[in-house]
Amino acid sequence: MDSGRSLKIGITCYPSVGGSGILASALGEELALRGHEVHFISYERPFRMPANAPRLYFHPVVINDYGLFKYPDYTLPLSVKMAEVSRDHRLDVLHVHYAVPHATAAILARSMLPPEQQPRVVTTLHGTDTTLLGADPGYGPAIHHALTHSDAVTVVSDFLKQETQRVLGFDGPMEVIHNFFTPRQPRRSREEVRRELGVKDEVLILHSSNLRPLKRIDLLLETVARIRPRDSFKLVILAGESFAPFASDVRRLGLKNHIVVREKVNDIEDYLQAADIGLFTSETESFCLSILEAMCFACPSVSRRVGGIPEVIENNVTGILSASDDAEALARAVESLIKDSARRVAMGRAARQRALELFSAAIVVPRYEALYRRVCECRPKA
Ligand code: GMT
Repeated sequence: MDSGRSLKIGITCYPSVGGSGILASALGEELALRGHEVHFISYERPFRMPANAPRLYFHPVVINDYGLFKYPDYTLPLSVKMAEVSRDHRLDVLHVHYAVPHATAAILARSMLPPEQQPRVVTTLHGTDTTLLGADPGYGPAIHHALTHSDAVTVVSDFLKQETQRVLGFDGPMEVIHNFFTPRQPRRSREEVRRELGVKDEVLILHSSNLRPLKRIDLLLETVARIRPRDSFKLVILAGESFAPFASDVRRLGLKNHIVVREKVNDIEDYLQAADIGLFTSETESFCLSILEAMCFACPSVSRRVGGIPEVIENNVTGILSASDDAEALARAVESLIKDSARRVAMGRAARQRALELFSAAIVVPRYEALYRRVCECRPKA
């Protein structure tokens, strides 16, 4: 195929708040800006997908809840829609984010089509599709099958590559393509946002996540409860889900006046630019897009040294990695940044520089484009 021509790319992801969906939406947006035609296929319009952008289309998958079945099925209607969009729009590539059930549906969709209409399937593993579901005997073999039959597999960190080999026993080629983030222009000033949060001279600590057990919100709260002096900071939590289950812990730890929660925020950039330190306590993370989002706004993070996070944070240069999951150790690390504003600012600058040099769209998106072109060349369309 002509290596310069624009491609027709289908993207399937989880549309709701979550790292893989955010990454996939951003990738689609960037690809469309670069002249490719991008077709999102999912049960809802992806979160943060821009409306009315040129060359960007959305195809909803309709799920019928037949009384006949105890559980509604998504995989089959998704695969039928993938096959339909591939055929009608002559897709070159179907890029699926998060293996379950997207990769399986893509393999099925491809096999429903005659050879000349088959798209190449690219599967990107994001994290728990390997680390959690890959280890589940009810999912592992299906994920392995889908990876084996994908035209290319990418993973978002070296850590995830090793885990995919270890947990799933998958020994096929995998390309490591890290996350990227393109911040939008904040809508409000830093001062306005800090005023909204009731922050005066305090240091603003930021945590953003979907609050799942793996994010260890218990440890996050235990950590901030140990930071001294208490009036030196405020914590803003950008919660992808309801924070209500943690409200009693906040009261128990006497943190009511030190924590502000904002749920399902759209304009995260407003809050990122207002923050001074990120704090992340996850049990594991294949990459941790939230840390990168903070880095883009010169905000260094304190985190546990787990999963792929050491590929994102350079310890003591762009943030602090704590070797233990001890709340006391994490609190001391945060305190050290609260007390030393010069070090904090220097780390923030280094973090933003690292984000630009390694994890910007300009660096990462061309790697996906090159991969698409490679898989298209390997197996020319009939
Ligand atoms: O686990 C989450 O918080 C969401 C999950 C997802 O699939 O949406 O995030 C994963 O993908 C992100 C984008 O590649 C990574 O930055 C996250 O580290 C990863 N989460 C985990 O590995 C737990």
